[in-house]
Order: sequence, then C-alpha cells, then structure tokens
Amino acid sequence: MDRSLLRSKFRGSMLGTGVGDALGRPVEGCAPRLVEEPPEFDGRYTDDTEMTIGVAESLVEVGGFDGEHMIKTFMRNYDPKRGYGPGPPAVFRLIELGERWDTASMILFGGRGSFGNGAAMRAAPVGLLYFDEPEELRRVAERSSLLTHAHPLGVEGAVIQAYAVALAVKTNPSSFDPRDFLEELESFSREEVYREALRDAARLLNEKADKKKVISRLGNGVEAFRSVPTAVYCFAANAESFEKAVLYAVSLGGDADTIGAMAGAISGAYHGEDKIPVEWVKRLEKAEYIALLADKLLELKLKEK
Ligand code: F2R
Ligand code: MG
Ligand code: MG
Repeated sequence: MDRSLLRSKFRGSMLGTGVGDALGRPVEGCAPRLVEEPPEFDGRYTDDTEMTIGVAESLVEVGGFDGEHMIKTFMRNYDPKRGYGPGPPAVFRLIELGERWDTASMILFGGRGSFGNGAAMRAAPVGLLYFDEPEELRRVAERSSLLTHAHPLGVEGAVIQAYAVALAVKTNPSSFDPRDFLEELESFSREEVYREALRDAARLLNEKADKKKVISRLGNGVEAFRSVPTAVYCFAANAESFEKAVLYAVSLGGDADTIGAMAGAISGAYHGEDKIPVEWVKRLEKAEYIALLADKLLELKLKEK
C-alpha cells in the first residue's frame, strides 16, 4: 500500500477515535431515545482518547511495547476530569502504594480483573502498528490490556478492537463486504462470547435491524463484550460514510463516547483522514498532536520493515 494512503488511514484512525469520543461525550449514559438529534460537537475528549494517546506515546517512545513504560505513561497522563471508569485509577493508586505494575490489575473485582471496555477503547494504536502482523497484534493487545484489565473478556475485547482497526487499514473500500469483515473477526476471536456476538452482528446486518434490536442483542454498556461487537457493527452497517458510522454509534446512547471512539477508530482506518468532516477535526482538542502521533506510529512501522 502506498505511504500516503497508509498515512491517511493511520491519521484517520487516531483522529476518528478522538472525534467519536468527543461526539459521544455529552450523551454518555443517556437513553437512546434522548439522542435522537446529533449531539453538539465541542471537541472535548475523555479518558478514551487520553488513554489512546498514552498507548501511542509509549509505543513510539520505546519503539515497540514495554508494559512498565506504558502503565507509567498512563499514570503520567492521568487527568481525573476526563471521566475515567473506577478501574484504571485504582490500578494507578495500587502501583503508587508499592504494588507491582504487572500484577496490580489482577487485584481488582475480587481478583477476577476488569472486563470493562477501558482496554478496548484505547487499542487503535496497537491495531495500526501491527496491522499486518496478527500474532504480534494479539500479543501486544493482550499485554497492553493486562496493565489495567485482567479479565479474559476485557483482554479479548481489546484484541478484537485492535484487529478490527488492522483489517480496516488493509481494506480497500471498493471491494468491502461487511459480512466477510465480521467473519474474519469472528475467526480471529478466541472467546465464544465474542464469536457469538459477531455472528449476531452479521444476522442483524441481514435483517437490517432497528436500533432497539441492535441494543438488545449487542448491548451499549461499559462491559467490553457489550460494546466492542456493537462498535464493530456500527462500522460494518454504515461503512459507506465515517460520519454516518459515528453518528449511528453515539445515537445508541449508553456508553456513547466509547462506542463512538471505537467505531470512529475502525471507520477512520477504513476511510482515511480526508473523509472525517473537517469541522470536527478543526474543533477536536489536540488534533494536531494526535495526527503527529499517528505519523510517528507509521514511521515506526516503516522502520521495522
Ligand atoms: N467512567 C465513564 N463514565 C462515567 C461518567 C463520566 C462522567 N461523564 C464524568 O465526566 O465524570 N467512562 C469511562 O469508563 C469506561 C471505561 O471503563 P474501564 O476503564 O473499563 O473501567 P473499569 O472500572 O475497569 O470497568 C468499568 C465497569 O465495568 C464493571 N466491571 C468491570 N469488570 C467487572 C467484573 N469483573 N465484575 C463486575 N463488574 C465489572 C464495573 O461496574 C466497572 O466499574 C468508558 O465508558 C469510559 O468512557
Ligand atoms: Mg470516556
Ligand atoms: Mg465511555
């Protein structure tokens, strides 16, 4: 693939995360019926984008994955005003109190670890850097997830989100089939909960299901398994337009910023930067820096070759 197309796709995915997150922020936690109009876009992003920036910064600064560096980057960037779930800040506190960085997340939720979508929502940079190396993608998605989300379903959510971004980078929109896309994700997944949800997503596509049915079958919650397949579906059912995919994602309400961020990451990787409405990118906080991180991820990718 030519370098300028890859650059546009890397930028599209990173900016798409920020745009989807900022668009969903004002309606996070709302019932879908309250999100009938597109929310006002003020460009302010939340923990989803802050952590995605952290993943990208760490991969770029180290030149690959280093768990201790990545968790310290999350801790350095942590701004409580960004609306974090309870899990990650609890892990940061445990580490500050002397807990080991590589086991702290396992203490959460009675020793089961978190299955929240907090690792999946930040997985786009992993999907970009390893878009043509599926085994390495899985390894890094798992290990970067484990830093805060140790439950197998939290981890697998991050793997699927990263792989969806990777597939979107590789896909040429002129020959895209959403059913093949869902099937490939399903065959990559190692957890039956996700395989079943991805099969459900394909059925919903065939049925041209309404929003109520999509929410009741796939979910719009904070659990990774009730939001990652939903975000994938939002992209697959609206692949013709970035704008349509993210507006549809946030219109589902519930965890709207996160479903918006994940659908935006996939859709942005598929369409590239130029298909994201210019007004949204102009208003997005730190858009230039986010685009620069995308460029640095691409430089690193091309250096590896
Ligand atoms: N936290 C929010 N939004 C709340 C409102 C923010 C408000 N607008 C504001 O500005 O203050 N959003 C962000 O959190 C979600 C990601 O959460 P994450 O990082 O996964 O957190 P956590 O705590 O690990 O998991 C979330 C919840 O899931 C349930 N849960 C997880 N594992 C569980 C387990 N093993 N057993 C039982 N329950 C489990 C818990 O309720 C967790 O608190 C994103 O939406 C992001 O935008
Ligand atoms: Mg958020
Ligand atoms: Mg959220």
